[in-house]
Amino acid sequence: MGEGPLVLKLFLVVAVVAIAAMLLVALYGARAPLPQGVVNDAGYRIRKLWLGLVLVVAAAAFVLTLPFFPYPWAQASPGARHFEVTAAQYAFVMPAVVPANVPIVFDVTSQDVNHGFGIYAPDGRLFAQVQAMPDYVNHLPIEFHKKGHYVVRCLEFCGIGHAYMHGGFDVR
Ligand SMILES: [Cu+2]
Repeated sequence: MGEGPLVLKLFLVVAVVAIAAMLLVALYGARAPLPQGVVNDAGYRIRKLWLGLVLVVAAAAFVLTLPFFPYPWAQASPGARHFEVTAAQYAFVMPAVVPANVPIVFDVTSQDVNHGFGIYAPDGRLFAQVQAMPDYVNHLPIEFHKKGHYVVRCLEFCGIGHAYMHGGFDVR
């Protein structure tokens, strides 16, 4: 196949395979048609086999990944201090300072519509986030090891002022 570009080689391979497939279908279609019963039996056999294969793969994936399920370890330590956060269009009411290197819990709610409570570390990366929902308090257990100013941004489109909805706190 010479020194042609890779795309041309790929095209030729695909074209040959496609032509072979079409010839195969044409030859197969020229034979006398099989009775419907035979076709059904073969189809159902393949379907059962496929279902079994999918079930085995799903069960294996479930069992193998279960140890990595994070929720059993996501509990706040019993002595953690709680800080209330209330979101509303278009601001956050929250503490100005939270302590570093101790487990704390943000108790997050909303006064009006759904908001997102997204905490950004001093380096600008998203550090943690939880939904702020009306008539419901979400608990966000967290521990800060880096001191500095953390910016909070709303991560749920909540109205016309959403893009300007932010706040922040210091970790000391
Ligand atoms: Cu918002």
